[in-house]
Amino acid sequence: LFKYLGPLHSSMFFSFYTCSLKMYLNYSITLRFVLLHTGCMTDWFNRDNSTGKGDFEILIELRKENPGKICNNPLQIQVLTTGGQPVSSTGDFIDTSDTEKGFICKNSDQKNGRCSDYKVRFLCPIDFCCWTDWFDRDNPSGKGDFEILVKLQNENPGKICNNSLQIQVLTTGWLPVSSTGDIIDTRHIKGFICINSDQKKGRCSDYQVRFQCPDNFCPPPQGNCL
Ligand SMILES: [Ca+2]
Ligand SMILES: [Ca+2]
Repeated sequence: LFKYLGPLHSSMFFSFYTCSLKMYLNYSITLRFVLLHTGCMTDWFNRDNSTGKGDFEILIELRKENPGKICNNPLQIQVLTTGGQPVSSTGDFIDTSDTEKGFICKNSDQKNGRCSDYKVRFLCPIDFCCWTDWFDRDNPSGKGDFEILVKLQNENPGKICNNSLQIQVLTTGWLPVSSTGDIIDTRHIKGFICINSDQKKGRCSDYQVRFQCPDNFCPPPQGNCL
């Protein structure tokens, strides 16, 4: 081939080949990265504590107790203590932590005889879930900003699932809640509430919310999927 191409064309061929190979490798790495990192996280689950034989956050039980909220084929499991610390910080010996069984920490495996309490969540494939549109039904001119799920559902029939996986909240200017310094009423988990009288400045920012729904709610490609 190179004899046929001659020295100049051989070097052009090599540079074309090397370039194509680089592009292919970059593409493969990028594709792999995208495939590994797209998808959506479930909510955090904490079904057990370590008062019995250990902390058993078993996938089959979590699915039974939270129907439709965990995909059949999770891509990753994430585990933290209920206080938000990584597993490595506790020094516990972990029996199981995978996407088939879930998470098991046995008290009998620990030097001090007791596991920490852990919570788990799962990365699900991209087709498992999608996000609704953003909703902003209220502003803080009255008692506060009340983005309550049941009211949003009544006002936007068919647009928000009944079994949302999680809620996302931003200001109407697209800033995170943490940036405003507002104290949020976390007792009300079915939606979002910020009460003006809870704030030092006497008034909440204006927030918008959206919800992550399981796949049976959001038919592709119309769904606003990640
Ligand atoms: Ca637990
Ligand atoms: Ca609002």
